[in-house]
Amino acid sequence: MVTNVHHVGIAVKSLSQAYRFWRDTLGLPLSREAVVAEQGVRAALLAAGASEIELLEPLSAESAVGRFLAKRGEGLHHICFKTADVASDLTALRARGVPLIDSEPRQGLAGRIGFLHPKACHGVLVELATPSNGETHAESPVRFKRLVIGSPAPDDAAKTYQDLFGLPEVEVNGGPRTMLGWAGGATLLMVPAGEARGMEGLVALSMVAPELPPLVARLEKAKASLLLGAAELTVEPASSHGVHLHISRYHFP
Ligand code: CMX
Repeated sequence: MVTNVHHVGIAVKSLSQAYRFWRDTLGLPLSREAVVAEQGVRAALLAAGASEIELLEPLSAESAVGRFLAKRGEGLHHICFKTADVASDLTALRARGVPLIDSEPRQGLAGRIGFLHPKACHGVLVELATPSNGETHAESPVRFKRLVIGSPAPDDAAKTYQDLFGLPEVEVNGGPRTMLGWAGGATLLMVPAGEARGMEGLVALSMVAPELPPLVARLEKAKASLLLGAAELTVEPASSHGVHLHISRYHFP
């Protein structure tokens, strides 16, 4: 049913402040920005390889994203899967009794979109999008790799995502971790909530970069809080709008 991760949504207080980190420091090129008044957000899509990062600033405290910020603070908000026909997917999900927010597609920043209710996907807000024809992605030095989802029952969560979206299984090692997605591309990793600071839902974002030293130099210049490893780094959530962000070195083919 779905063919890739279209984008990962991040709720932020201010788009202009968030640009300083995600666009200027990480180097993700801005694809487009628009007010989606019906959704109560000003939203921006930034290229991150074959997927994108969507920054969401609420237009009011009463909007869905405004309520999210009041309750949880800035951070990972939703995942959006790309699909060829969001209308027929929503019809099929509704026929199966899956709880939906949108039973019909509507226009969003990512094209024709529709949201499932978080209770359909183990507490994760999932969006489906059919992009407009001709959507292109700018080259980005840092690319989306993986979303980590915390769950008390990671195997059950993985089964739900496979069942609802036909997500391929990348690796199941019989242990407590389960990986879904596309080999060499975007993946979702389900982990026991106990391994994710007790958190359920979207808990961390992993990205890759071909060279870490120029990135580290930009992060240090921006005074981001970092944990540095030999071929990887972690940005503390306080420096990345509430997102637990891990970046590792990767040679793009
Ligand atoms: N992820 C997981 N759970 C979420 C959530 C999120 N992003 N946002 C809200 N919830 C949870 C709330 O915590 C709450 O949980 P409890 O019942 O346990 O307290 C529950 O969902 C209900 O949330 P609510 O906001 O109080 O109530 P609503 O039913 O009115 O709305 C939701 C729920 C998720 C549909 C809505 O808040 C939302 O986020 N809609 C999508 C808005 C959005 O992202 N728009 C961007 C569009 C950009 C574009 O067009 O591309």
